[in-house]
Amino acid sequence: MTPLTTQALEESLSSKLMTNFGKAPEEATEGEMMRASALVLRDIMAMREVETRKRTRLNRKKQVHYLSMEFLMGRSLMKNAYNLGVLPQLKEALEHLGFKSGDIFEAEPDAALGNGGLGRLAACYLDSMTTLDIPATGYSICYELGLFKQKIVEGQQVELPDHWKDLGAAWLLPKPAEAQRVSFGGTIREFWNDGHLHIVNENATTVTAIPYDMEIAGYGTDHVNVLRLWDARPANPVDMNLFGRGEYLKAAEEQAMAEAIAKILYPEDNHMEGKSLRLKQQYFFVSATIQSICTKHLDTYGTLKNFHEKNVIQINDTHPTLVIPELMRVFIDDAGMNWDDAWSITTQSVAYTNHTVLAEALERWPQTLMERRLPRIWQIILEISNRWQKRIEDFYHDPAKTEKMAIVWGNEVRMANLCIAGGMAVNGVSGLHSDILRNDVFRDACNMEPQKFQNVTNGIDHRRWLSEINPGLDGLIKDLTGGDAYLSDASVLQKLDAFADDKTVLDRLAEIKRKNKELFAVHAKRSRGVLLNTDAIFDVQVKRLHEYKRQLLNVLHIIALYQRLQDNPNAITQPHTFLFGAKAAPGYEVAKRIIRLINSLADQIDHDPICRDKLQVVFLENYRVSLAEVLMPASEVSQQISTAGKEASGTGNMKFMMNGALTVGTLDGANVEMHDVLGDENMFLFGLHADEVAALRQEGYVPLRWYNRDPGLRQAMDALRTGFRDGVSYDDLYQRLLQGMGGSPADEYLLLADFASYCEAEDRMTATYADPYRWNQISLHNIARSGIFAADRAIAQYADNIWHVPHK
Ligand code: 26Q
Repeated sequence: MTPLTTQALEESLSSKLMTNFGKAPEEATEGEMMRASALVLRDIMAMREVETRKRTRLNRKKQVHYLSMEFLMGRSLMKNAYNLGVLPQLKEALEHLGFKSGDIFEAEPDAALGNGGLGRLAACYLDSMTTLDIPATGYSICYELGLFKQKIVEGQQVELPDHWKDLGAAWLLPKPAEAQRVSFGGTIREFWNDGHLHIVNENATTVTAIPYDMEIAGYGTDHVNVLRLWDARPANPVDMNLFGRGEYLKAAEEQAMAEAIAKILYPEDNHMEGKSLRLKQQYFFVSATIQSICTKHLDTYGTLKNFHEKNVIQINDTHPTLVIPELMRVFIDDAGMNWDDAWSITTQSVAYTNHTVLAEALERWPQTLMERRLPRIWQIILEISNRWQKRIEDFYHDPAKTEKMAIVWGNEVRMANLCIAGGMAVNGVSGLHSDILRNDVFRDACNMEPQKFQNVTNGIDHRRWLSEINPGLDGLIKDLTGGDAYLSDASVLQKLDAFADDKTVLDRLAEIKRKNKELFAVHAKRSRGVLLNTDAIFDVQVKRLHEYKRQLLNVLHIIALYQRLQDNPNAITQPHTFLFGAKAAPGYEVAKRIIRLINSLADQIDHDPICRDKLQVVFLENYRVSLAEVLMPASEVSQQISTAGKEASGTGNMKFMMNGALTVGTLDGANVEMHDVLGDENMFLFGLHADEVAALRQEGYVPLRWYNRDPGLRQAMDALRTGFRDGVSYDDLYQRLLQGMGGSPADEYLLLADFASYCEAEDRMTATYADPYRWNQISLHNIARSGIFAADRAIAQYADNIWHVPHK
């Protein structure tokens, strides 16, 4: 590795400023300095990327291709400097040139090319794949606009466009020589020539895909991988001379399609809508990616027959499912293989990760859309579907099973079933979730091919989510574990358990948390003008807004607490600050109402003198990766309260745990594994278990019974109807819980059934907080046992059990 000195960095920064912006350091803006810094680090990474590629090719290594519609990268400057081992030098160089290094890092926009968990997971995995020296490439779309920015106006969410590329493009290297062409629509013509059947797509609309590469540096290695982001351009510029021949319209159509495809990230999280543009986005990035992989493979090996020995394609949920028919198309139409050979290679190359069991998130595309937009792909899907159906019939002889497992059924294409048929592995993202896939959602498929179904519990990049963002805790860990070994081996964190009875260690831990709370309060004051009470418990729920995540349950408990305080001003002895952060999908009306409710309640409590220094509710605007990075180290309580069986894994829960927050949660997703290592005594569990949820639904859940039985619950619920001092009534939410609305059942996510148990868990938690020694002990145990949630562990499992590639 190149140890870059502060002075060398200073010189490079000045020179980049000069050549790119024509400015001396003292004239440069923070944005320009940020871009200059990016260019300097990019140069180092580019050289290493070339070396990495050479080694991969020379040693004929198997490569991993990670396809995802989303990569929620956040900021990269500090991360890259950290991994390259030049962070202290870069900070010093920036200061020498007259800047505050913190301001330069903050000038970088988040690359928000993702919605939430699934996108952030992909970003963490890029870091680990690189750190473990795995030759890997990420592929996605170079969206012009990332996830919308959220403003709160009069308590309500307003969405603003996110032009992240203005500064964020500093990390992108265009590779126009590796552009690909992707075809849509047209008609399929088959003809025989030289004894071969040829297939051509005529009158198609063609879009050019241009790759922009973002380099990814690993920690403690020279290995550099890339994230390849495809931008869309019209294949044929509009030529007025074509007008008379009717070609003008086609060119204009190509222009319009190209402009639309890479324009914007769909802001829906855990929800599927059958929009034509979304399908085009999927095929666009899948086709460009497969062509790019195949071209490079042919370059090295001269044949595609060994494709599966040298490549593995991991798909992040079903969004890139079209890789399966697209590989078949390339193998058959372009390389002239027969069906069986093409199928054999495809089904040994693709692996699928499922991230959700919510019915509304499972992708099903209308057959007519496929047929019209992707005629050749549709033919191939139909053939796959027919052969798959035959297999099911031969295995089960049961029409009900055929119907459930079919790929094309009722004029729809079911993407998950296509993945199961065409993939070599299917995995869930936590133990519980994988069990639900095996025993419920994909039960019949699992019975037919049990070896395909696996579990890989999610993990997070602990270098970013602990070491980089929480320097105080990082220092303590290094002191106690005798160095920085934990950075390459998160299981070293276990050593912290030995200090659970060491008062000085526990005091240091408490002091670190206190400082982080103050830093966060300063940040909140500066950016939002909110005054946080740092003597209060910081009790946090940050994640996308979705009914199954039950932010509304949290709100009901706060209302109950507030009402207790009304009856008895001494009801709260421990000050309590509830922090929320959440974006709602723009079309998800109920989610937006819940955001407004949180703001109404916050306003009410804020204006009630009884609550002063006791109770506070804050809605943090525009929750995003960079905000999470200041919030996680300051958090004391992590709310993970989804209805059991609904949250596939959760990864925010892991970030809180690593930073020493205590969890109030249900036995859902990865909380179950958290509980396995922590035990009842180090976690505040509550609520129905997944099997009890299923049983209650089975017998017929009537939320009104809980409402009638529990006066506290009834009073809190009733407050929704009356509303608060801003005069807004939330009767719609009240009705939704008691009556159901618009086809959805009453209280679909069982808030009322879990309410009493939840309140009791919050009370236990608050009582524990009154005993700082015990609290800090639990906090230390959380950090010590969080090592299993490192992405390095998860990636090693993918490498060993699914990809079959060597790793560090
Ligand atoms: C699909 C079709 C059309 C439009 C949008 C979508 C779409 C987009 C995003 C469907 C789902 C998503 C995102 C899902 C997601 O983030 N799931 C989360 O994945 C995490 C990583 O595995 C888990 O930890 C979370 O539990 C899971 O909710």
